[in-house]
Parts: sequence; C-alpha cells; structure tokens
Amino acid sequence: MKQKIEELNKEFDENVAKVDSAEGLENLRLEYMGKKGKVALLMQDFKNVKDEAKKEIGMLVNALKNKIETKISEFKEKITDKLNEKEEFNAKPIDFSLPVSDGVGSLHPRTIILKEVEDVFVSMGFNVEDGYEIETEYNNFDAVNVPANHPARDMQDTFWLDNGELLKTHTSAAQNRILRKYGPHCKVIFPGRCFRNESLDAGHENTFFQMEGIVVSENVSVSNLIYFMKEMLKGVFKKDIEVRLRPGFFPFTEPSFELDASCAFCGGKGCPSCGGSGWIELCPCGMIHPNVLRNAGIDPEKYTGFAFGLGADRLVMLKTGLNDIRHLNSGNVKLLKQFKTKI
Ligand code: FA5
Repeated sequence: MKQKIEELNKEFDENVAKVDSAEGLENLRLEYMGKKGKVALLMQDFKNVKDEAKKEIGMLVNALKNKIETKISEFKEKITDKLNEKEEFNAKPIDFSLPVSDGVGSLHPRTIILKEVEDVFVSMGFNVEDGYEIETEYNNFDAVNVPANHPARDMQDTFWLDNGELLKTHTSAAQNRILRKYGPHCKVIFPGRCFRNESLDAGHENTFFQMEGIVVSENVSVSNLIYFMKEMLKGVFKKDIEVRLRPGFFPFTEPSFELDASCAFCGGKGCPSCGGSGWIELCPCGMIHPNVLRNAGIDPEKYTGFAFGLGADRLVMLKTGLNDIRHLNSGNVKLLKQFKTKI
C-alpha cells in the first residue's frame, strides 16, 4: 500500500505539470478526486490495511489527498488569471499606432532645470562634457591637489569601493581628464552626480548633482571670475537674486570663494532648507591652483584659469520652489506630475 501511495504521488506530480487548460485541470481532478477516482480506490484498499499499520498509512493517504487538492486549487487560480488577462486583452486591444496620450511621462525637474542652465552656458561659449560616476582616487583627490591626509578622504565622507576606487565626491574629479583633453584654452562645463556619506536633511543628500565649470587661457584673472559669475547667475535665474561672495578654502583653487544665494524659502530669516543661516551655499569657486594645471600638463606660468562647482540640486530647489532636496530623489509621482514637460 505504501508503494502504491508513493507511485500515485509521483504520477500526479508528472500529470499536473502537463496541464495547460481549465478543461485539462478538471479532467485531472476527476481522475484523482472523483467519486470513482484514484484516491477513492485507494480508500477502498485502506479498509484492508491491518490495524497496527492504519495510523501510518492513513496519514500518508491524507497527505496525498491534501496535496492533490492544494495543487489543483493553485492551478485553478493561475489558469483563471491567465484567461482573464487574455479576455481583457481581446476585449480592449491596444492600438500601438496611436499617439502617446498626455500624462504618460515627463522629464524630471532636475533634468528640465539642468538643460536650461546648460543652454545658458552654451550661449556663453562653453562646451558640455560628461564625467564618470566611479573614479580613481587620483582623479578625485590627488590630481586636484587634495592632500593625502585631507579629511574628505575619510570613510565618513567618501564611498570607497572594494577595488580602491570610489564614487566621485565632486565633479572636480573630472578636471584633470578635461584639462588634458582641451589643453590650455578651455571653457567647459561638466554636470554630474556626486556621492557623499552624509546624514540627510532638507539641504543635504548623499546623492546629488553638481555642475562644474572651468575656464583656462592666458591672462584669466579674479575680475574675469567675478564678472563671469554675475553674468552667469543673471542668465540662470533670469531675475535679480541676492548673492554674497565670501572667502573660502579649497585645495584646488587659490584664492577661493564661496558664493551664497539668499534663501528663497525664508527670505533670509533662516529655515531648514538653508540650515538656519538664511543663505544657501550655491557656487564655490576660485582661481585654479597651479598644481592642478601642472598635473594636467599645463604650464601655470603661462596659463591661468578659474573653476566653479555649482550645487546643481540646490539650484533646482531655488528655481522650482522645492524646499527639501530629498524630494528630488524620491520618485514621488504626485510631485513629478507638477513638472509636466513632454519628452
Ligand atoms: C566642492 O565640491 C568643490 N569641488 C567645488 C569647487 C569646484 C570649488 C571648483 C572650487 C572650484 P563643496 O563641497 O562646497 O565644494 O560642494 C559644492 C556645492 O555642492 C555646495 O556649495 C553645495 O551647493 C553642493 N553640495 C555639497 N554637498 C552637498 C550635499 N550633501 N547635498 C546637496 N548639495 C551639496
């Protein structure tokens, strides 16, 4: 009897795997669970089992019955779902030649604003380049004159990869490659995604965009830098915004400046978006350090230049009115729908 149950078990598994229609499933159910089905016959044989074996054999028969019932109801659900899908499809066929209806998709607000800003730079004669997201330690730090013991290289700030490379912490990581590509006459912007191991708040993300720019030629001076920053901000904001320039420190620029924009969300009073200061750190900048030019094979005695690292996500906040940077990576469809621009 035990052997019979085992054989039936195996046979059912093989047969159920072949079923591909509702009709086939019903036939299988009758074959095993019908009044005169294989399980019913098994129950008749059970009457002849000796008393001492009844408990063990009874459990095996019950297990087989349960298994058959469960499998059949599982398959029934699957087959019904498939049939419903088929019916739905047949009832409402898709016309692939129809034009895309309104609301199917739109560009992300960051993409919209960055394209606008790129256009401003292009109109000022800049080329646009891409950077990499995974960078070498050399490009991210050494090439831009960040000393080996600088705290930014710490695990706390940088996402290091097992192979010794890293997720770029700033767009400046592309400076060396771009300076080598363009040589001493260069006017390029390179937007990109940056990664920092930061705690998040309304003004800080661990994954955010910057837009870096460099201008190198003969006789480029601080006054060129200041004039350029004013013109660029006029083009980007298309209205007067209050900015302030204060001394800064970066290993890759000398002198260095911090350009802050007055916080549009609190009018300078202080709020979570600006960390309570009333100002949003928007665009650090400065004259490119001679070591950075030297590392790219450019003679700093002959050529000078300036660089800036626009906090692109903060710019997007200011231009869109989004008061929390975390919205930008949230993928919240309700929010994204407010920035409808057809692709
Ligand atoms: C830098 O990353 C420099 N590489 C910028 C630079 C380039 C300076 C060229 C001089 C010359 P900083 O760490 O301050 O600097 O970041 C630049 C801007 O990126 C900030 O002003 C801010 O707007 C933005 N930013 C920095 N950290 C974050 C963050 N966690 N979330 C969102 N934006 C950030």
